[in-house]
Amino acid sequence: MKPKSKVHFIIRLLTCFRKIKADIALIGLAVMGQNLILNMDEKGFVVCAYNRTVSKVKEFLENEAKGTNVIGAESLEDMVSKLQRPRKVMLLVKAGSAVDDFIKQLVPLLTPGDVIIDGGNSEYQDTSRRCLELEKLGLLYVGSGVSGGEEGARHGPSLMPGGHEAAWPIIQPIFQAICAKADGEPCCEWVGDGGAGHFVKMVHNGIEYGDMQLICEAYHIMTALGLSAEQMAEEFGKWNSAELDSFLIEITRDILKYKDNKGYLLERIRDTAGQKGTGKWTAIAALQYGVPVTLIGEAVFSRCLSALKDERVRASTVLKGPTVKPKVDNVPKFLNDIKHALYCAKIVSYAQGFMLMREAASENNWRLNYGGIALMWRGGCIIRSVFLGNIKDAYTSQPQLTNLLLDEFFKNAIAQGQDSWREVVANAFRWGIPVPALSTALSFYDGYRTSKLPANLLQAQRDYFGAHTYELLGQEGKFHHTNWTGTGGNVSASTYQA
Ligand code: 2AM
Repeated sequence: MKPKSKVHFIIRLLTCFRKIKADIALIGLAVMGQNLILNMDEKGFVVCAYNRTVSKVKEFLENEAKGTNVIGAESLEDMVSKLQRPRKVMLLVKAGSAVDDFIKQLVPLLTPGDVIIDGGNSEYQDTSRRCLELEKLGLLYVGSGVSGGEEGARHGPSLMPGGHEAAWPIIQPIFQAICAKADGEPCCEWVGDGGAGHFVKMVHNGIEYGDMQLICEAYHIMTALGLSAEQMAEEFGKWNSAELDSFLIEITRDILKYKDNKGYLLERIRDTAGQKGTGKWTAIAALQYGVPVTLIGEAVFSRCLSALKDERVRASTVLKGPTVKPKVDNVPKFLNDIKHALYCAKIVSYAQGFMLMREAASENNWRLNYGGIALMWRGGCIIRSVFLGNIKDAYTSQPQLTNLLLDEFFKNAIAQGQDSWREVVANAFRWGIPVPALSTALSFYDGYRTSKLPANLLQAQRDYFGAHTYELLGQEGKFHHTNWTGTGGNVSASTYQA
């Protein structure tokens, strides 16, 4: 018997005789919940499993959890009685009212100092609200992003916990034992107060939308240039061995190559994208906080446009595009240009995502550790990549960095790739190939590096038709109104409001 299984066996005996109480309870035995339990068990923790439909507990113990130290509960009271103090209860149930229902049932059973963790995909405002409500009762509440799907949950997810900081030392040993590791470091750190953990998870999902959209645009251009599936797979394979080394590039390579008995599968998949909503939430948050997270916004809208399949098919027969056909003289060089374009746009997307987190942190008084966030995403989740290691390095050397674009490494990467990026976007526009993410990132980059934008005209227009006033360069803080036509009054909109 190996030492690990010997320990397991002893724990099992003790739990059988109720000598050991469970380290944590997990409610919600869908796939994610089951896999997290098995992961915790494997790391030596005793888990008590419970589910609304109680019959699933027995099923789980007799099948997936057979031979493990997992114990089951027949009711919430039974579950709570089997827990060590301070009690730790993790919910992996459907986001929304199911979480509130369980909290309501748990509150009378728990005592101050106990911890409730929501590991579902909850909206961050819900998590902030629950934190405040439970704080009044002396209970510690944690909203944790859990990323990596079933595989991640079983073998090492990226975990993004936030909420009551006093809960962190209590849950840290379990969380950092079960999470993914990147370069030997755990992909789990304390994120911040209130809904910070779920906010960061939401931005992670938005960034995932952006990364996927960028890859799809690269694939679209390659397809238009007439590359075969094998050629494209080879190119993505090459990209995966350098700066773009990432899970999403890797699976794209494999998807392109995948064949069944009818040939390449990808070509036969209907081009309408689905979405569950977290990308949309990121775009909404961007609008609410007033941060130009344009690339994720375009990624969400691109999915919406793709969903209009029937309309697009009809329009394709009546709306004309350019007459210029996609063609390049030097295909290998242009493929390298596409790689640079994707890389530069990806830098912009992450810069925008971090801008959003910075703004939310400032409004909500969260002390976010940006390097720690990059490390949490470095392994275990869908956006895991070598690139996130570079972001971690950027924030480690300059924790107060205002924008990723200003970091030396990323500044140089864009300087090196921008001619290619412009070439690719310009050609795609000429050829009539939609590249909303590649191009919005370029426009953002150009806007961000422009000291004088045409917003002077915008302010003049606003003052002209609405007397909204404007500031003069060099006289900031002083508001002027002009009677542009000689017929309007001299009263400004701000005068009305005063
Ligand atoms: P169930 O097995 O009883 O349906 C994922 O759907 C998980 O969330 C499952 O464990 C499911 O429990 C639980 N769940 C879904 N809706 C719920 C609700 N309204 N109340 C409690 N649990 C719920």
